[in-house]
Amino acid sequence: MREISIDLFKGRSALAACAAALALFVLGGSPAAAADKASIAVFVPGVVSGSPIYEMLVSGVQKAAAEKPGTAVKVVEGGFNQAEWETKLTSLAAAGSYDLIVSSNPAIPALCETVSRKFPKQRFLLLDGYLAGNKSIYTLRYNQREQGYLAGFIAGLATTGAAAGANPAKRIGLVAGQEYPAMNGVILPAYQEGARAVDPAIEVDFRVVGNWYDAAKGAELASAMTRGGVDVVLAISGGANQGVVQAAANAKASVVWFDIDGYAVRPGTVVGSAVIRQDKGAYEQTRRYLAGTLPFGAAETVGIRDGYVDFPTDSPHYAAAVTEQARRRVADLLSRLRSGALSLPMDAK
Ligand code: RBF
Repeated sequence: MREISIDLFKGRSALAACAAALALFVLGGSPAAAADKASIAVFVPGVVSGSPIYEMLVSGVQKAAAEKPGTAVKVVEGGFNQAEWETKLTSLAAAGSYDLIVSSNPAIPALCETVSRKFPKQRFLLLDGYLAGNKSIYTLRYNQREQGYLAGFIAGLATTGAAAGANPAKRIGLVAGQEYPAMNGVILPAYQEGARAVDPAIEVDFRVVGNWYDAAKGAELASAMTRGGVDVVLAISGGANQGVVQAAANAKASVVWFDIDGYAVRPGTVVGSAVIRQDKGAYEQTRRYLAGTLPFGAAETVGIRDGYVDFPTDSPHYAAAVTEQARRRVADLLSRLRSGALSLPMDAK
């Protein structure tokens, strides 16, 4: 396991440290009480580099920790071998030195539930996943039906003529790192739903890399798609996205970015960005934990109306990549979603 240790306790002034120690002595408080000197492990199921969803996870936790002197954060990269994650999570819990383990992705809650049976005192804050009813685990997920719909809507506009390079075929693509319930059951159907709100004849070509890092495979899949008439591809494959965007650019096709604002990745090729504010999620939930108010046992879902799902439209690259008429339609969709005139709820599971 690669470990990056950041001990924010070291950053605090000697005077403040003495005062805190004195207070502890006088009041007879226990260092383990509340989250006065919390130690947090961030378990990254994969690697941080190349996956903005994990970059946002780490930066959000670190930001909250920096606001509370004495909070230590250790970042542990679990790597791409998913078969090892449960053992690695078990070791973190067995160490007994972390008040909280923070992690993220839809497969993680089930693994932590297993770990939690062996180590019931270990607390978990899990983002981008969903599990209700375990008193040691809190989960926060994003409304990825909204996020997928927004991606599909811009892809639908692009393939029907709003972006340069559009061909007459009404075919759009999605390259995913792997198949999983949130992908096959939420993101992919919502992508199709959003595209078909533009034109019901649009077809989706869905292909899977098989991992979250292989850029050569991402490029191969995207090229095959463009040869088959796809002129816009949604990239959800972590580090493999670099290959997708390169292949799409070579074929004069467009790309829709997911999770973060990707217009600057390849101006002119990236025509839309359907984002989630995982940095905000990690920051706010870690703050709640440090304040002692995180509701363990609960599973929350947040979306566009809470400011966690969005489609940034202020980039000059966005304005340059799609027609004004298309941008007006996106603005109209965003206002309907924000007002609740269009509601795209997720299933409660
Ligand atoms: N997304 C990434 O960007 N990078 C990853 O390494 C990554 N690994 C994942 C592993 C599993 C087992 C699952 C279920 C999802 C993974 N995702 C990854 C997808 C991520 O959770 C999320 O669905 C997408 O980023 C879209 O928001």
